[in-house]
Amino acid sequence: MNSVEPLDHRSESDVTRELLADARIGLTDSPKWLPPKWFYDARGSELFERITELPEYYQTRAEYEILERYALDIVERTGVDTLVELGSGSSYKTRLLLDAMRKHGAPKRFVPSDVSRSALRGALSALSADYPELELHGIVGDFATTLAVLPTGGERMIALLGGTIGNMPVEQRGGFLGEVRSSLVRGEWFLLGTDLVKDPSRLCRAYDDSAGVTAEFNRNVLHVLNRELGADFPVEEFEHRARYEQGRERIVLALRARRAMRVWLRVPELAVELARGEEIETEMSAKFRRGGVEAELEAAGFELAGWYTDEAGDFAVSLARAR
Ligand code: AVJ
Repeated sequence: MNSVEPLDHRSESDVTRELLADARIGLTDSPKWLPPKWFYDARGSELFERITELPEYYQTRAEYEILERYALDIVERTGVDTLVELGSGSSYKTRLLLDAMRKHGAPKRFVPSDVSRSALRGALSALSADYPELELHGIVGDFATTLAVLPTGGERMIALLGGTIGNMPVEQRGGFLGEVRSSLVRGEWFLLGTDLVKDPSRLCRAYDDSAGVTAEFNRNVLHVLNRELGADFPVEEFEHRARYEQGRERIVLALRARRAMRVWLRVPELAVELARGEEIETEMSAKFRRGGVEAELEAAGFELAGWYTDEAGDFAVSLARAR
């Protein structure tokens, strides 16, 4: 039986408590920062879908091109019948893998997981109509929550597409990849999408589009704090910033205060002072090279079994096997 209603192991108060803890830590740090997963309420997820269609944002199209070309190869080589997707969003690209599984044999199970309940519900209802034979288990939650409740059995592959791993601080990536590895058994599979190092001006344009969609997406995290924590951020008084750090090979998104201000968060009672021009860092997006990806996968107990790129060499999908 298919259900379009995803499992949510967390209560609303768990989520508020976690957001609160993150806001307290990040907004009292120097520089100030907020974790990117809080972008994705219903509006944030919709804005992200619009980003994927922007002319400047090549990543989604590049990854789609890769999966169009190599999904069948990936499915034939792995023989997977169960696909788990972390941060699944609309699951639009993932259909290419499901279609390949259909051609190869039949996909048995798809387990999409996302922090956005609304994005997940939308994906589940579309998928259940188009893949009636598929067992669907939606999980509302972040990566750690999802890995802790992963269904067992079958030939499983965990997918983390879209370059989302780049949003994790570099010092957390090893631990995260280790968790992915330990939630699999030897011989099972991990499919990882990574954006690649390229001309900084192209990277900056991808994160500062001319239509201003990324700016709205970035500012959306303040709407989330205002609504969920009773904060009073004057959202329009923050300027969207995107810069490339050459040395660390990563994009940094920030919100810059146009004037000095004091912001109140009602829950918990916390006053945050911002100087004019001060920034809140809202997202890192690391860019990768083949050697680095391979080394990180190896260190976590995986063996790189395939490296697929688009024609232009902008993006890579790595196929890794648990050793
Ligand atoms: C696709 C979620 C990894 O880092 O490119 C897009 C999100 N942020 N524009 C990325 C994002 C700003 C994004 N991820």
